[in-house]
Amino acid sequence: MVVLANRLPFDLEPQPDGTTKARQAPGGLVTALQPILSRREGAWVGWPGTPDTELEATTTDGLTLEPISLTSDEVDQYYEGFSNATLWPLYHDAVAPSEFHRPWWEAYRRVNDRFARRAAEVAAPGATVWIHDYQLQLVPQMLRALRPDVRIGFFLHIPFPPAELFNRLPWRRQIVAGLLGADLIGFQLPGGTRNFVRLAKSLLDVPTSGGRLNYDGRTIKVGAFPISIDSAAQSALAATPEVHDAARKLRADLGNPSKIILGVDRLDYTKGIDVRLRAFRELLAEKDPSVDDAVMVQIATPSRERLESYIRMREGIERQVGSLNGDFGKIGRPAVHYLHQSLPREELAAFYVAADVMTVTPLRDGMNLVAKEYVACRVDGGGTLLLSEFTGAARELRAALQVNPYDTDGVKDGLRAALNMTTVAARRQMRSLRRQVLTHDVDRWAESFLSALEGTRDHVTEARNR
Ligand code: GDG
Repeated sequence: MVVLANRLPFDLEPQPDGTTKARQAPGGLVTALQPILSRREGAWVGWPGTPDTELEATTTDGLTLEPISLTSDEVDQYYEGFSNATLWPLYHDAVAPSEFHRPWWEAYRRVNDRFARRAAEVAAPGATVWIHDYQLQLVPQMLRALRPDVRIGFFLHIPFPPAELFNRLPWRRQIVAGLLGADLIGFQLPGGTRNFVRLAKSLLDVPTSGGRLNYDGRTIKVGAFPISIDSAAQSALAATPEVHDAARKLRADLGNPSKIILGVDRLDYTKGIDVRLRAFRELLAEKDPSVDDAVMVQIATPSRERLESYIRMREGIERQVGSLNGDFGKIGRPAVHYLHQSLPREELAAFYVAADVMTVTPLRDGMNLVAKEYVACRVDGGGTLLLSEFTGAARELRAALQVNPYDTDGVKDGLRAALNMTTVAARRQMRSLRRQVLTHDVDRWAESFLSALEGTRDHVTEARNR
């Protein structure tokens, strides 16, 4: 199997002494795929995270890393430009304005072509190629033209938007045709699938019947495959004495408050960090709870730091944190502890174990793995999850306290309810959430996608036999 994703699972940094340093890359896609790929022999094609460097392919634990090099201009235009300043906001309900620039589109096409060519070189005859996410939507069609023998799956990790938003894209037909090069196109939710099918019909006149589309003489399957985490591994990590002790120490370091409220996100405007800060601020102003009773910890992992919209958003959030602490904090007792850092997995697990209330309040999110990680970590059966109804996870985690992140009063009510929930009610909620997360793990996701993909190429076999 060959996996294609914008990033390799490791950032490879060339060192002055000629060696290469590998560090696990951040984000949900790597978290999800790493455990699956490390158990299979295969190749992963992606960008190693540093521009203007040519690196050789390397093999670790049976997995061959195939680095794609990008120039600084390509990082600006294909990655930060078209992927993160055109597509990312457009696909997330246009919560920030999208920018449309023709040179960005040209760079996107050029880099997608480079990925397709590398996949065509490394894939064995009849191999399965699994392409991931919004940065590589043209690759399925490009790869099919080069290698009609391979089986191509595409999975979109972020929402697929409704026609009313998608149709703003000047290159909307090319993107839909690019995706239709796959044998199977997977989305997180049925809503994304419906949006795509409607667009394929209206933009390219594609006939459809029961989850199958006919295009270019081929049948393409589409469907929803909600992604998950390595639930057992996450639970096992949370159950270790080291994590348990670290969680106890964290609570003590925070001054043994009666309630710890936690947020863990890439610092991104889709994640609604401002939403929960605003709700907490208003609750503190009403002294329900007071700063003596509750403390918030927000871990905001650095992300896309050079983009103007991210710089502005970070400033806004840091101003909110500063004013919350200025207005409500006491010496040795800030209202919000804010870490703009990436923490080791073990430390993150200790935060999950220590938190009484987990706040996940995105304005839009394909799935949100943090919500599932929190649940998997609560081996003690405690803790309350406050979850935005606009995350993919909300469809599965029905037992969570769900809120509309645009409704400040609703988020306040939800946060207050989470803080005041009885132990019995919280345990009942967590039992139901754990049942869902532990039985629907990332293996099940990958298996269901790959077996659906397996069943797609009958037409190729038939064509060969004719
Ligand atoms: C995209 C989609 C979809 C965060 N901070 C640290 C850290 N993380 C890890 C979390 C989690 C991952 O990053 C974030 O995953 P999310 O799913 O919450 O969000 P995105 O990065 O936006 O992911 C999303 C996902 O793809 C998968 O399809 O769910 O909707 O947007 O695993 O734990 N990890 C460590 N230190 C940190 O400080 N080690």
